[in-house]
Amino acid sequence: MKVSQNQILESNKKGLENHNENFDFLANKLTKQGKDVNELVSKLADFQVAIPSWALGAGGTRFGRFSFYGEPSNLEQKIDDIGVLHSLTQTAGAVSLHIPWDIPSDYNAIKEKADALNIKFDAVNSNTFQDQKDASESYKYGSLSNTSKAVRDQAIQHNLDVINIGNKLGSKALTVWLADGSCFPGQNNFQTAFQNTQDSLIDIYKGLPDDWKLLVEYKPYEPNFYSTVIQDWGASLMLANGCGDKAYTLVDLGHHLPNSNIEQIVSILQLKGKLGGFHFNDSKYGDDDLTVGSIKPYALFLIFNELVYGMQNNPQNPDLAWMIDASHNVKDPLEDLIQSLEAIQEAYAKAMLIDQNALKVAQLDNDVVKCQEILQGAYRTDVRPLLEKARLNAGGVLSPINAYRDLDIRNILITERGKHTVATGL
Ligand SMILES: [Mn+2]
Repeated sequence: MKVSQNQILESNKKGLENHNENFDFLANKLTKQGKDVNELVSKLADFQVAIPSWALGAGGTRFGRFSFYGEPSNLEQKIDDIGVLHSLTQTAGAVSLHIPWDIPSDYNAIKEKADALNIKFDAVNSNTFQDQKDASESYKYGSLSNTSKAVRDQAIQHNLDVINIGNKLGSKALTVWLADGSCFPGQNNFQTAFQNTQDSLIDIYKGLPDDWKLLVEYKPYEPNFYSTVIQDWGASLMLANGCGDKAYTLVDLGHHLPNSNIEQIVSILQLKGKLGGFHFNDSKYGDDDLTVGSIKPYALFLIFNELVYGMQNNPQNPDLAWMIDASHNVKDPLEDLIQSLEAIQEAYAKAMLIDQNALKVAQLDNDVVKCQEILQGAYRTDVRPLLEKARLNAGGVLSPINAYRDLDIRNILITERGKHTVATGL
């Protein structure tokens, strides 16, 4: 399934007049406020988010999994699906592979396919939270933190293998998320587990190519429910610092306890030049992996405010690896991803509307009311015409969800692939 140029043009005919009216109105308003509308649109067009190779099929819970049919059954088809997303939205120009679920069988063919669809290979993700067939050691009681050297060595080697696979595809980062921890008090010695993890990460770091980053992801609980070795940004930052300059913290929005001030975490990590990657999703209770912006869009906006501030003021922090890390239990995965991409762009656009100079003045004056007015003034602006313009300029569609439905893409995929294909992933 490939979306043709004609289909895109045809889809845009319908809404173009409306879009032009709305865009002119907004552009006029923003110009009067001193905003450079062309710059906003071009920044939106430049903002690309990686799609993880495990998010293109139905997600499941431990209670069950309900297929959407026509799911991609191999890496080629997963890249095809991302190609569909990218052609409609023009913001999904990268894929993040999960190893061993998505080891390419033919590297050149996969690279050619991705190139043709304008998709890059972003961070590669290792997996030491499941046992693999034929593996001699088990991760039941941890991987990089395990008390057994044989287990740790196997987990280290797996990460080195993942780097090697990513290197052949042009990836520049390895993301490590560990399920390591304990389910009951007394089960683990916290210090031993942490030290083993640090030593193992250093061994992996030694195998990192010079132009690569090591991204250390944290999460407070699940699958372990008493303690997690890398439970928060502090643990992640200590481990990254223990590795070296190429190691960074990765923030996943769902990996915090309720009401954590994620925007503050993001801000301080950028100040220290240590925020390397970012995973988008949304949640109500825990690591719910819901559609980005579906539950707490204002929190997302506040996080983006800090990200934009960091991108503008913290040259010590590198460019970030952006990825959607969500799971799709009741929505068509492609529709869910389209909604997430839109929510990300929307929050980014609104954050760019914040008058940083006026905010600084209000902060210096301790004018608390004014500070809030400035933030919420930006948040209340309907920026969707800017997103449409960015997509149009880049060759995408005005309304990705409408186009996806008008083109009947899911049914075409079902016809092509059959009903009962299953995508590898969680
Ligand atoms: Mn994640």
